[in-house]
Amino acid sequence: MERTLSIIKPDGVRKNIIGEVVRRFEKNGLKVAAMKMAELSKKEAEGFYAVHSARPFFGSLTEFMTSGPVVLMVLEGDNAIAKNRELMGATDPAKAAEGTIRKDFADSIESNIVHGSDGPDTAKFEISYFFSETEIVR
Ligand code: IDP
Ligand code: MG
Repeated sequence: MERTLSIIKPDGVRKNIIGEVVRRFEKNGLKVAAMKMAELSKKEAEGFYAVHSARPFFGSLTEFMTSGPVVLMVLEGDNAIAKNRELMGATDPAKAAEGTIRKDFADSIESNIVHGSDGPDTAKFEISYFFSETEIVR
């Protein structure tokens, strides 16, 4: 069993596809182990994406992530990190594989509907960034 952090970004919430995104996770063997909505502050978004702070798109990305509510989730399952990334598709929807969330719903490389942790260390950091252990079901 592995855990990963998933976020339905503000564009996904605006498009009213929370249920559709969760359905894809559940249909593909991932379980929701924690879930809440939040409106991130600029500071929270900057801390979450700190690894990207030197990138030219950092300001725009953190603006976008604070432009509306998000859904924060812990997903659990075999190979949850890789499976989630596979269901999400490539960062740039133009390059994402058919049938992926980003291919089907994303408008741009920035507004790309979902976030997913990219490895065990980032999953650990990202889950603890938003959830305490008591908020995650076992
Ligand atoms: P990932 O979300 O597929 O892991 P990362 O490279 O970790 O992609 O980038 C984090 C987020 O930053 C992306 O999901 C996207 O919202 C945004 N982003 C990445 N590259 C660009 C870019 O070139 N222009 C604008 N935004 C970008
Ligand atoms: Mg990433």
